Amino acid sequence: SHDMMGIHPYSGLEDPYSLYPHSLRNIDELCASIVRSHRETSQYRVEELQALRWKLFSREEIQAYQSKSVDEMWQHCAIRLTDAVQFVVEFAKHIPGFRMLSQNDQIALLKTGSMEVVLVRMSRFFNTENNTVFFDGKFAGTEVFKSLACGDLIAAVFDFAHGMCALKLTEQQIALFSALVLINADRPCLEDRSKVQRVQRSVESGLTHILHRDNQESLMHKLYQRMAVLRSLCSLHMEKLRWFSQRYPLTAHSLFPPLYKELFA
Ligand code: CLR
Repeated sequence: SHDMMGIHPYSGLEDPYSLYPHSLRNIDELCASIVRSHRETSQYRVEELQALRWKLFSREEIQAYQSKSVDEMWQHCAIRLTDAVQFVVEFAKHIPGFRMLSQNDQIALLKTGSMEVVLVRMSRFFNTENNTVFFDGKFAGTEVFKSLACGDLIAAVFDFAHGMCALKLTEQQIALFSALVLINADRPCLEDRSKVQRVQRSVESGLTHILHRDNQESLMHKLYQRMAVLRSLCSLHMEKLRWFSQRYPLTAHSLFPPLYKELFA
């Protein structure tokens, strides 16, 4: 149908479908708004993080994290993660087409995609030289997260960040890739899959466009591979969360941030 091909009778800017890229100018505008939204919701600029790289936790500070109880540390990390997710929600709202989706579909996309985008964003907060991540104001190695008692998840997450860093993506590429991770028509529980698919195609052509412009088309294949790894990481996160909720129902129920429960529980 015409719909599927992105051909639409409307052309007014107030019409969401006009944002689907028929022309180079539309693709440029789409990329520009996704990049702007990424910049405005990314908490720290790359240069700021670069300047903070020397700030490491001391032996005593690491020990303090390690001597927290399992549920105390989980609660602490859930709060930090929820903060980060909130910025991703803000980012999503400004992806052209996202707000035209039904409330149900917006939530369905965020439920599965927000954690994945947080992990994509983690690569900006990661120092590959010493395998540390910016957490609570300083750079932390895996040992800081010991009391969570999920070393396999932490190792996999750090590994993923390492792999993302190796791709040496620009901020624009990270922005478009994050949008593509979020707008995925294959997610479960979508009402209007074809509408999501149209938005997805527009984001895809945006990413293709900037990779072409940067002369890095070969990255596309690698990015699709990263998306598969992301999916497995997030199911591992959910598995750990279920394990935790069974052991510490009270913390999971009353001390986790509402948004964390809403999206992941
Ligand atoms: C990701 C990029 C965000 C800022 C940010 C905030 C919290 C960080 C997160 C980043 C990376 C992953 C992180 C998290 C807090 C805890 C979590 C370090 C840097 C680790 C992996 C622990 C996960 C524990 C769950 C199992 C609860 O813009």
